[in-house]
Amino acid sequence: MSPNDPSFVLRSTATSPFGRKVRMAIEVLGIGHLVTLEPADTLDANDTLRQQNPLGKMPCLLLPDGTAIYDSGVIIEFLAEGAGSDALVPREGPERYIALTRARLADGITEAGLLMVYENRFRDPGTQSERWLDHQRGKVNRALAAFEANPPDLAKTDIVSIGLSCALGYLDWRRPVKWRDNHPRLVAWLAAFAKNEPAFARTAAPNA
Ligand SMILES: N[C@@H](CCC(=O)N[C@@H](CS)C(=O)NCC(=O)O)C(=O)O
Repeated sequence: MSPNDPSFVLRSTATSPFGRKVRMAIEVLGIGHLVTLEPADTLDANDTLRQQNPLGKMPCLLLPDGTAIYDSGVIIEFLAEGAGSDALVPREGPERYIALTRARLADGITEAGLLMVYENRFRDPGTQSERWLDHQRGKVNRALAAFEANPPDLAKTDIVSIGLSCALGYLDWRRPVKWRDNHPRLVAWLAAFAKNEPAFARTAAPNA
């Protein structure tokens, strides 16, 4: 992307963990000047988000001609390709698919955590399903165990470390699952990652 390139609109709140992935990628790619953040309200039927992404989910990137690109992983690949960078996602070969798979595993932690938060937010008090919450908690715990056994490479910021740091940041913020006591390697990994990568602190949810 050259300085003459058009600018993009990112529909996302500053608190969305999936939006945070994209905001981190934008910082790491150094293309913040090309992207304007426009908050979205996923609960508002009149918000244009539902026309831009029929799923009504954020983040959603709008190109200058109105074309919408989602979800977070697709947006990151789109922006990285435009910036001519293969630092975030390997361009080809098994490394590419291993990275994408691990990134999806990290996203799965966020997804399951989000569903647990929504279970409490959307259901009337006392009607939450413990069985459903346990089902989601199992996903989070198994994925955390996999990363505890094999944390991402601290030498680089890529789609895996971005996804995992946002997932752990979300667990710390909304606390659907307690993870710090029983994942010492991940605790150390997140602290080191946060030290190495300033975009992590800069994209934290306000008041997190
Ligand atoms: N797979 C999607 C997930 C996006 C997602 O679930 N976003 C949440 C906010 S963090 C959302 O829009 N939730 C509203 C809804 O599900 O209606 C991605 O990676 O972008």
